[in-house]
Amino acid sequence: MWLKPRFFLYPQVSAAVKTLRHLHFTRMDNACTTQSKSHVLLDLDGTLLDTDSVAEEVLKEFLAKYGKQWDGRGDEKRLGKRPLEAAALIVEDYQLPCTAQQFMTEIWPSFENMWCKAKPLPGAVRLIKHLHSHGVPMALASNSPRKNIEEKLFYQQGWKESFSVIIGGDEVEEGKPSPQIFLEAAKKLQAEPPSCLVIEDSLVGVTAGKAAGMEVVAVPSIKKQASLYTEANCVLNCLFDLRPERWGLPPFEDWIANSLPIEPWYIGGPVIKGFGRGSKILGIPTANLSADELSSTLAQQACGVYLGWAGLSTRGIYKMVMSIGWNPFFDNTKKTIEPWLLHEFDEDFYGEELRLVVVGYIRPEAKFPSLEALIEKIHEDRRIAEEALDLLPYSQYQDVPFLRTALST
Ligand code: ADP
Ligand code: RBF
Ligand code: MG
Repeated sequence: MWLKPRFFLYPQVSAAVKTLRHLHFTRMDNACTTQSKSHVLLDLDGTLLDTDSVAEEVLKEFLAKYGKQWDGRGDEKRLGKRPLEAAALIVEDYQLPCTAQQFMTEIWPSFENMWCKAKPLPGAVRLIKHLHSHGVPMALASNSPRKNIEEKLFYQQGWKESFSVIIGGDEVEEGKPSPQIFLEAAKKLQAEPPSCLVIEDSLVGVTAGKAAGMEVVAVPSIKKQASLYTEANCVLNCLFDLRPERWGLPPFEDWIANSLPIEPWYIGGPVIKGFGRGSKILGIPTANLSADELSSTLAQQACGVYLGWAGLSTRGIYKMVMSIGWNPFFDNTKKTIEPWLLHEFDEDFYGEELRLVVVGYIRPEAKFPSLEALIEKIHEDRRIAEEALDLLPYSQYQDVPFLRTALST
């Protein structure tokens, strides 16, 4: 039986990420395809549904019961291991007073109770609706057991009906990275592998898709891991960045004025000191918010460049364009939230309460070859935001009470 092993691997990935400081996101595009696709095969955990944060929560709590703190130690060793093997390593690394089997038996019910909390990843609902409404046959091919998939889908309205085929890891002899699960899905869809597009977040999933003779779009859950996905045909920042037409599939029609309207999200807090180089180097001041304070909200959102409205308690409401992420150009090791308010201020406003409603997505963060190129791109983002925010899908949000209401602490 396969339990999707990735949540055991997650911290391992972040450890690897720390050593990968010099990444270029040159492959973070939608590579041209060799053959038009007629069918789409999707992974579930980490691709469509954020089950990983839920699983990590369980692991944290579970280890706390044993007086241990989940810190992802020994991560590399667990990479690609089956659940029981991964469990054995956790038992060993954390010196738990139980066997691996006991660990699995004890922790499993907690996982099952938590699936109701798993949220769709950014762009997942939009993608499923889009492909389904255009009659593109889809399969869900997940390493988790079938019963588990059903439990997870139960909480997501309209998902189950959208898939013509659903296959779990226990319905094939070998799970991913073996190609079996994708081959079986294609067979059930009555499709040839070259006409199938696989969308995956995990390395084992990408390997499986390629081994099945399919083209694979990777959407790594941690985007700085992108350079590890050498096998994938293209690596995306998030599902918002998928351009189906480049795979011969029906294009999305919801982009407006170079931006994508999204389900709005709301963040706020006091303006903090950043790295002190926004205005100095770039001439682009950004009123940073604390990514630590807002980490739970940010965990549900994709990194990238966004547009929206900003409210400053004593001053007013302004258009804003911002980046959220690791600023790849500067190789930051810390995530930052950097809103540039599109207004000339006479003075700094550190410490003042800033509230944001984020309403549109523009692009992934990129690592530009020069500072000039970065600055030019940020000015292009500014022009996009200036123009787009006047359009109704966005302009309606400048009056939301959130922007004018003091945050309770
Ligand atoms: P830091 O690295 O500390 O964020 P910046 O060079 O990015 O420094 O400057 C940001 C500060 O500049 C903000 O915190 C704010 O007080 C001020 N500021 C002035 N004009 C703006 C603007 N249009 N947008 C954002 N911040 C601005
Ligand atoms: N930094 C990057 O390294 N890559 C980007 O693509 C990028 N895009 C940005 C877009 C906008 C609209 C803004 C305001 C900032 C962006 N930055 C990006 C962050 C920029 O590097 C940052 O504001 C400065 O480093 C200041 O800390
Ligand atoms: Mg700043």
